[in-house]
Amino acid sequence: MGKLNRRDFIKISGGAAAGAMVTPPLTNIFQSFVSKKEKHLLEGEATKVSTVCEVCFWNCAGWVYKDRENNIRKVIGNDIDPHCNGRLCPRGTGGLGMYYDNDRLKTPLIRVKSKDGKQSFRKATWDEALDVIEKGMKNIEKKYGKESMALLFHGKTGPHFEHLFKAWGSDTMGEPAGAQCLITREAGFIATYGSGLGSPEPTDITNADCLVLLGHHIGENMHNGHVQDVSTLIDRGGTIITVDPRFSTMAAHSTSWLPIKPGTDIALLLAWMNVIINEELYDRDYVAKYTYGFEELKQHVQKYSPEWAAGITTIPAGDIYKSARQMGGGSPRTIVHPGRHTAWYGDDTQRTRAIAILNALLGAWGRKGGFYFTEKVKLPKEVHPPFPKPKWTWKNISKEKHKMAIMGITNEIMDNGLPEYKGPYKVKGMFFTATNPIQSIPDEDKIKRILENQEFIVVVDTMPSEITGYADVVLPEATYLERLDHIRTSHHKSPNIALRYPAVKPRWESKPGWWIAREIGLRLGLKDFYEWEDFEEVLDWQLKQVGSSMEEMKKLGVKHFPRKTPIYLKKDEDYWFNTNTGKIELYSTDFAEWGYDPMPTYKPHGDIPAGYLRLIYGRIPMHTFGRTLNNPYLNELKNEPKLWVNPKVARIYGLNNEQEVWLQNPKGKISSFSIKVRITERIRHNSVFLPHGFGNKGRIFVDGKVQEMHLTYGRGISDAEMISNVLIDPETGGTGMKNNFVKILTDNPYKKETTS
Ligand SMILES: Nc1nc2c(c(=O)[nH]1)N[C@H]1C(S)=C(S)[C@@H](COP(=O)(O)OP(=O)(O)OC[C@H]3O[C@@H](n4cnc5c(=O)[nH]c(N)nc54)[C@H](O)[C@@H]3O)O[C@H]1N2
Ligand SMILES: Nc1nc2c(c(=O)[nH]1)N[C@H]1C(S)=C(S)[C@@H](COP(=O)(O)OP(=O)(O)OC[C@H]3O[C@@H](n4cnc5c(=O)[nH]c(N)nc54)[C@H](O)[C@@H]3O)O[C@H]1N2
Ligand code: SF4
Ligand SMILES: [Mo]
Repeated sequence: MGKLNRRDFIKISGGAAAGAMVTPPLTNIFQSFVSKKEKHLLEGEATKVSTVCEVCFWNCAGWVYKDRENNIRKVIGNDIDPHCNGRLCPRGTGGLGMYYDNDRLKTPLIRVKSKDGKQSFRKATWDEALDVIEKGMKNIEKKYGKESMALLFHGKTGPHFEHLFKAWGSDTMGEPAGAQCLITREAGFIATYGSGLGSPEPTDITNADCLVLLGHHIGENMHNGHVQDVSTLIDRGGTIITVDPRFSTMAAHSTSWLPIKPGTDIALLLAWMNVIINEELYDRDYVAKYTYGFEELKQHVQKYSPEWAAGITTIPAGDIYKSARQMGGGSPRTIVHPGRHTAWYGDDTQRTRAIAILNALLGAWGRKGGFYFTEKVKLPKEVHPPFPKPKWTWKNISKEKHKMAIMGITNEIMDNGLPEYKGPYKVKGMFFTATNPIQSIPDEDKIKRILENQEFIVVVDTMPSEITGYADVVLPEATYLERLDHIRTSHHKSPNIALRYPAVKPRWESKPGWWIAREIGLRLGLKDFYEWEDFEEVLDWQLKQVGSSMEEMKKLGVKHFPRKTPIYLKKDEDYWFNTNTGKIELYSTDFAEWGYDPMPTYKPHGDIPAGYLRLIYGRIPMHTFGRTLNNPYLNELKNEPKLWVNPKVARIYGLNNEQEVWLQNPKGKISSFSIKVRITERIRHNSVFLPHGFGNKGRIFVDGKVQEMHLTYGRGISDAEMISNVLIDPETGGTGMKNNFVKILTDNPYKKETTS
């Protein structure tokens, strides 16, 4: 394997190096996108293979360029891909580091010692490992039923294993990208409009006049298409109102920054409704034609005046009036962005519903510069016998408790694996692919107890990440650059499909997810569900049904289809929304029936405990969670997180910039590792900011030798480790993780242990 010259990478990402500050200016972020000129130079001299990026789940389509020795040299955006418009973000550009990472899992591994002692494994052949999996899964089936084996997943490898589990007879499955991320937002919008948003969110930012962002930190959250859209909006002189307790990258580029007291967004949203309704800034015709419950809402928000909200949010009433008028002025080209990671304070469906309602008042749904209607290419489903019906599924675990549990609630699936769980839906075995619950499902101590209580655990991963330490069998998956996955059918303005094709053979003994799932399936007697040898056959068949083929997609990478339905509502068009009333429900008839608030109300969350600071966590531009931290190229751009601390707090604690500190939560838990301080006015006086994903503790022993993500092991503090107060959203069961607090420790709490 030829070695990639690191300078080559830095050259294309020169601006990205400059952007390695915690909050780079938006312009620097764009300099790091590969320029069209460089792409042009590449075209003639290399072969290119179509890919879909998996460095994050925006899933941009691109081209992988190889040199004559078949080494991957660059990954760049596909010009006709609406997710990226020809430009990958710095993480996507650096995606080839995932392939070149020498710390990757190289062979299957089988556990050789107890789970609590050293995490010891031996290298195994695929046959050995798959045999152990067959035995382990059949054993769970025999003792408890197939349903007691749960699947947790993320990303495009997930569907291969969903197919396997459904074919086998278990539908006990979910993903942290639901219950710990966007489920509450989907629920809030479904309750209002009868449909959710999906990804990419159909916000028509390029045509908007006013964009309102509540803690949705575009620019640090590098969702590519939206970062570009916002940049265009800035160039057009559009209004951007950013509500964030932290002076984020986006706040720095906004028309106004409203530094809200954390946890009080619903109060602000209600006060905005109050002004927009009372000053008749709402879209009257639209509200009259398309909404249900306006009079109830009008009555409901009377008590929520800006003066009332000012006392709660700490945003002056004048600023609330002003911003409401700006939103009304832009209507219907105003978007109150729904956000993505909306698992915040346990009342998240209600907060996102308030956002949905506000957009309805502004007439934004189905309107140019608001939310467009998406269209998607429907690929026919693979033909196979009907899936067997499990005795119970994820729905039994969550649906009775939470009416809006529209997908598997990972935290509740996990809870059913606790030793003290005595109910009928026991989880006794777990299968993880591309997900790391140690950092993504709260709380960490409980998750570890659950994992220790499992009788059988399989982990499919690319790296020796934290979850691999809990496995009985670890299987090395090929990276996205080495594998074929389902066709990306994105819902967008223009319906389109994109192909991820393997650019190179998998390194070492890693294998693509489809192959792994099929091999397990064949061992479990599911031949009828795998009437093909290579997944490419399935894709070719699917593509041919819609007038394309593998051959064509390999050439095009992305293919657009003509749109059949309108992008926006036509003037005075009659439109049936998928709700009980057929209207946009400002007053939710379902919520009223189910005993939830039919209109959002503000409920306080309580204050910061004495002696503590609020823990605010978020994204940084150069990394995706913990999954990119060991990527040699991205690690070079940012290898260490910083804890943002306000100068006032620094004075009280006597902190200096770069000082090493530890954190402790109210339950007395101390962070495993330390972090350096960054003193900045950009964070509130009573909060700290910690980037998510660091503080990796994954270390396993393979045939006696340590295997870990050596560039990132032990660097920084994991926010997940500090999260102990988990607030459950009643409508969905999702976990609010933002009401957590920490104390700063300046003395090394581990000093005694290390010196004695
Ligand atoms: N405390 C805290 N918790 C959070 C969040 C937070 O900010 N703070 N964010 C929440 C959000 S928004 C989300 S979406 C979730 C995400 O939570 P997860 O789904 O758990 O996170 P990922 O980073 O996508 O998954 C990480 C795992 O995937 C492995 N991996 C990477 N690429 C591949 C691959 O190609 N194949 C396979 N098989 N494995 C791969 C990595 O090595 C790692 O073990 O977390 C949520 N939980
Ligand atoms: N670079 C990069 N980009 C990513 C990801 C990544 O890992 N890396 N992950 C992707 C994923 S899966 C997701 S879901 C998205 C998440 O991206 P977002 O939806 O943007 O993330 P959040 O964590 O909801 O928002 C964090 C912001 O909320 C602010 N905040 C904290 N508390 C409050 C509060 O009470 N009120 C208000 N108004 N703001 C508050 C924080 O200061 C921070 O700026 O990012 C995506 N994009
Ligand atoms: S936004 Fe960046 S990391 Fe995410 S899919 Fe696109 S290029 Fe990849
Ligand atoms: Mo997410």
